[in-house]
Amino acid sequence: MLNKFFKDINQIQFEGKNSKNPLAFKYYDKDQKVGDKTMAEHLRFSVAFWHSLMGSGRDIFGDPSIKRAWHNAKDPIDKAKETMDAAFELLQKLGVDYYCFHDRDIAPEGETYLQTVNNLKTIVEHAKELQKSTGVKLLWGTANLFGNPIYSQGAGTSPNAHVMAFAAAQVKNAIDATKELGGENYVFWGGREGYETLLNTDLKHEQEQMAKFLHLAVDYKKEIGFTGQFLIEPKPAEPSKHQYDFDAATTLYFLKEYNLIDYFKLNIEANHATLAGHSFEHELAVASAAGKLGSVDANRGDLLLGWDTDQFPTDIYQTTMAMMIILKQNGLGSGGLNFDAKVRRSSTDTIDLIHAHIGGMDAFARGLLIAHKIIEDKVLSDFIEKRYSSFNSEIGKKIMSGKADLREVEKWVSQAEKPILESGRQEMLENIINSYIC
Ligand code: XUL
Ligand code: CO
Repeated sequence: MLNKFFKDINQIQFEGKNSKNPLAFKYYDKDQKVGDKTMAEHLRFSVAFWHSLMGSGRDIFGDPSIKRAWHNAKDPIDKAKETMDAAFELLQKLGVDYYCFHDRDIAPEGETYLQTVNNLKTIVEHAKELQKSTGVKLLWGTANLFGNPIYSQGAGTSPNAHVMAFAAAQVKNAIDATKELGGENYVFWGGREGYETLLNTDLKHEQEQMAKFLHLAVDYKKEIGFTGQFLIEPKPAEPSKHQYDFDAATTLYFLKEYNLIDYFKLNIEANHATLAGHSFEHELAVASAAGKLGSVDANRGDLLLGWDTDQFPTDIYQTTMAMMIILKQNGLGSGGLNFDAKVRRSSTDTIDLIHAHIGGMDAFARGLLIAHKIIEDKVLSDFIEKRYSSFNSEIGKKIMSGKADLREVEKWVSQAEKPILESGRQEMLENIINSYIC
């Protein structure tokens, strides 16, 4: 077991719900079977490298508040290696099997393009050794196409073709890195793939550019035989005023329009859902209904604040609703629950990172247990089945199977009694869900 940066912390153990030990799991018991899978197999937790290893507490009003021991080395490559070591120590001590990264989180940019490419290769080799010695795996890799000022007007959707090409080259290297590390998915999140003002923007051109950009990646994936799943992560705004991957429905339309739908699934983030004016479960349900729910960025926002606060998930109601949708589609496949979440600016100690992950893991473990029971008892599914049962016979069946035209529908209506609408029983169902949560 690695033991350098989290020296005071032993591996976190499951102690059960009566434990008062803040450094123990109360619900997450890795090997406990829930239905036909263990908790670890259901939940597939992942640590987000950018927040948990690179986060400094900086915000737009203030300088970094958090100092990490793994950031002390002067040489940028030594610093990147130590940060990777710290990541694996954190993963081992939490008992989390997966991690996710952006290219620029794990390796520093060099003076030139080629130096940057080499820096990434060096760190990928280091990560590969750590993966081998610990058994930790890569859930997904991605390219940071928003930090470098050249991307201030977009990356794939930049009005400058040279910048678009630069971004495409960066994506090629990030896919190579992900493949080299056996990544199970590759994510596209277009933070600056949008616009600030329509006064200088050819919206149609930018959408066509984005489609070409993604097609280039799809072709390259096939060419090199990368078998991981491509994912798009919708978000309505921030940093751009309007982002093209606004929400699940918008992104699914875009993928269909540009013949990309067969090559992508969606990575749904809780806080992005609420920024788009949706609930987390709405976005999960839209993606799942399309057969496109591939992975989840597990966090939460603050509904009183209008921005991406990326907090660790703690709300059992939300994790229950999320797990009901995930269980109903029989899991996330190659995806997982990635904690795209950061400790608060005021949570300045290393141990705060541990508390944060324990809380998120326990919240989802509880959500899993509750959702499994609700599904097993069929409390909702029986109700929903009955609610739509009029489509199993007579006019409902005829309409849905395309066997009645409008004239026939009218004929049926004119001969039938007046329709009787039954109650949706929302409050009763809410009470039932609460009784399972308690
Ligand atoms: C930004 C965000 C990203 C993506 C990966 O809001 O969620 O960190 O998850 O680029
Ligand atoms: Co995210």
